Amino acid sequence: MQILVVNPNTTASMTETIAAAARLVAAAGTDIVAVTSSMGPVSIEGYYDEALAVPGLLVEIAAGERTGAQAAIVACFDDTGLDAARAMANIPVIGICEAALSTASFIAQRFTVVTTTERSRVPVEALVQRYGMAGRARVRAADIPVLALEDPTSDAILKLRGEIARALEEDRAEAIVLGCAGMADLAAALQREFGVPVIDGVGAAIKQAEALIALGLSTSKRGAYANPLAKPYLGALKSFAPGPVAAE
Ligand code: 5HY
Repeated sequence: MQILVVNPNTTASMTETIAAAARLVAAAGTDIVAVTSSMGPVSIEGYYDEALAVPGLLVEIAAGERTGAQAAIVACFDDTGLDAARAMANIPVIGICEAALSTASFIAQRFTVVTTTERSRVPVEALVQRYGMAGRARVRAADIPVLALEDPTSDAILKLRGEIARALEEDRAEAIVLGCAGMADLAAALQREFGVPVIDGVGAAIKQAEALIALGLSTSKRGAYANPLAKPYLGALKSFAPGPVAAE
């Protein structure tokens, strides 16, 4: 089976981290195709970045579906553009936040998400609420700019470890969810260090995508995720017009 993993920010080195984490957990016979968005912000930190990362994400998911992907993963912890992607695509689309929270819920009653910056903490809290986990999950920000995770000379990992220690102590967290795709390579070492389950959303999303493909399940096209209506789009977004209009 082929799974498309889209990094909706435009930093290719982060895509490499994400791809390696995906391949580490993928079943034999799962082909991971990892791509970087070709337009938009270099990192997604807050609502403005998030909105402008969506067109590039949609382009990659549409291309992946055309070339044989059986599921797509949005590899950003804000689940950037997830609803739009589900409406557009006819393959299942998984967001790494939803996959990580679902996975955590199977193995811990109370858990804490450790994300990057304060600007990202509030949107992630809104996702926790949306996914029905507000009674079980806290969200903390470790004050790490997203791209500091790409810089081995930064203090990003030190800050992340400090925040995890505080989550275990102050929240009595039973498990930790890593709140950024750029942390995907850190889960195993942090789990060994802290002795509690540490969940990376990329890995969780791959296993969820494999499960949906194996079960023969895809996004319902009845209601909210029905394909968008054909109509013209004007201006810079002309090429995003859905349906037959887009093909003209
Ligand atoms: C992510 N940003 O996973 C999020 C995390 C965040 O560019 N990839 C990003 O800070 O919201």
